Amino acid sequence: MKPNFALALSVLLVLAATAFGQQQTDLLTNVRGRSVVSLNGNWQIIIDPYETGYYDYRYQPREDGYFKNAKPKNPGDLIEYDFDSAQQLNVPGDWNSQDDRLLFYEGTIWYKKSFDYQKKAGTRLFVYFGGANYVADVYLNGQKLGHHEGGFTPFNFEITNTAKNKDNFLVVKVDNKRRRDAVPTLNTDWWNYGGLTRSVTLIEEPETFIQDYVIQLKKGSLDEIAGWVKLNGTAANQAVTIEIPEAKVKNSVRTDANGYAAISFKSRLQLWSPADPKLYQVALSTGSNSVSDRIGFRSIETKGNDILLNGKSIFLRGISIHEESPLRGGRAFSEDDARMLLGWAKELGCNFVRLAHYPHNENMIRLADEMGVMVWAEIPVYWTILWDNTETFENASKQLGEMITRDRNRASVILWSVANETPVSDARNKFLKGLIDHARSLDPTRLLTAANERHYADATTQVVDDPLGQYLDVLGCNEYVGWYDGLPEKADGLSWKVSLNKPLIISEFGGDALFGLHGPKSQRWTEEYQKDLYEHQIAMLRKIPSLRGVSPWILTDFRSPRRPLPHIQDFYNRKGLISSAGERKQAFYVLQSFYRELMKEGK
Ligand code: GCB
Repeated sequence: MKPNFALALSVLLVLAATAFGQQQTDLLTNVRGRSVVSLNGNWQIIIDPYETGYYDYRYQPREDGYFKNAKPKNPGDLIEYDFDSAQQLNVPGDWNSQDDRLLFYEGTIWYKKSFDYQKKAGTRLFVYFGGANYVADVYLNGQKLGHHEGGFTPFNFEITNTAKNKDNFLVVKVDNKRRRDAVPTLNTDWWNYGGLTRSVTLIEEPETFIQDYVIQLKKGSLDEIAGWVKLNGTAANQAVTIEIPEAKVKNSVRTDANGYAAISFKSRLQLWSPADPKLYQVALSTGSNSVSDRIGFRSIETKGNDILLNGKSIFLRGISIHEESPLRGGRAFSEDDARMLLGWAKELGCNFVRLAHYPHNENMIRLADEMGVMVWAEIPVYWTILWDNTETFENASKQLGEMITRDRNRASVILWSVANETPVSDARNKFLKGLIDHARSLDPTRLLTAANERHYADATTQVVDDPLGQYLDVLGCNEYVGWYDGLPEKADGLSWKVSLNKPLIISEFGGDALFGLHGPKSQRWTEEYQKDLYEHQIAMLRKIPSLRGVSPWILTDFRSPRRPLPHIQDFYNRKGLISSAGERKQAFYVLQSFYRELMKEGK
């Protein structure tokens, strides 16, 4: 029998593609590089705390739910809702900050947007949601398109056959009720902003189109590009061309029966770094379809205690950031929001940000690419997830996959983090190990971390030995010496023992201060206390030999339902270095001068 070379080759290509971390998903990536129509703007909404638009009075799902967008045909018809005369909210945007009545609201709100769309032969249409917190059920023209769980990652549905030329109505039921089995779970220290918090977009594509791709430096190499491209559509064996005109790169690959092709070529490119955030225009094309992107090329690895960027040891001068726009009040979503937050981080002297505690919007990551800020990106596996629940794991794993799929071509992202302050147990270790394996299978190039905790061996010895560390590349550790753990001067007498020979990042430390509240440094909530805490912390941190980065908690004050203290917190966590009105507290300048010293030392 003759060997089947074509079959063997396609098996090899699929294996190669798998090795570079492809994923079976419907997600379209790089939306801004595609032909799009925005559905942003005013959407009509119905606040539905009892989910009357979904369940009947026997609590059974209704056939005639609000997704039907029904209208009375005769004067005697009984219809108890009407989108067209209802209140409107802006999309993108959380509902809590757009209407005082909704500040603390947790439940269901129905959104409706009507639109016309001239259908074109040979064109497929998708609706793409940048993010909806927390569960979204999506309907077009009364038909269900699908369901998505997870408040911070994108999703899309094909609507080629459901869309009409005129009077389409897109209805989304968004529900942000917290659940014990969800990710995050019931208890967090941030505001549960609900709604269509990110852009909604129509995407037009030809029958067969480029759905997703990875174009990155191969792990361990500074001049070899490795990745893959995945087409969506029926056409097999398509030629796909990858061009980087500025570097005179033109490379062609051919897809297999599943639409995959592995990419691999050599090119000596100018490398991306915070000092020189070089991005190349990269164009992919096949048949009548093309996508263009701006991609930076850099390597990231560890060696002993060091984190190496393009082969050189770096120190991560960071700050943690929540996705909140302090000046507007509410979820950050726009490029302006991102520019403000990352601009403040730069002013502090940062080359690194920890985007806590969930995937931030794509504008943040894109701008970090442009501004030369390295990023720690994470999923909301926070505190006390249901470790034994298979659905909870699947949910966390899917959110992780969606984050990685969206951002794995971004040079700025150097670290994927799978968890924050999770209590050590066998079930938790197994859960998180599962996430780490999943992340590595989707992206073998970036470093894996988690923000873990430490404990005391004796009164003055801090130990970092979380068993999860063995699976991580970089150890993250949160500590609140001087705030939840003693007074600021306690830091002076502490020494640190780290069990593994890996780089350590102190991924949180800090304390609250109300901007403008002054007093002796021994007085909690004053700017002086927070400043003193930072001074003691910095002196302690300088003595940890394997420390390769810090991301103090946090850039700005942020809303939290767990923080009721009147006249001080007023439902804000006040650990910001910048107030919710944009004012810099004294500790801001302490951290800034620490980072200036580090820069002078070449770190
Ligand atoms: C933490 C959490 C963070 C909280 C912070 C605090 O350890 O990771 O989400 O906001 O402490 O202020 O207590």
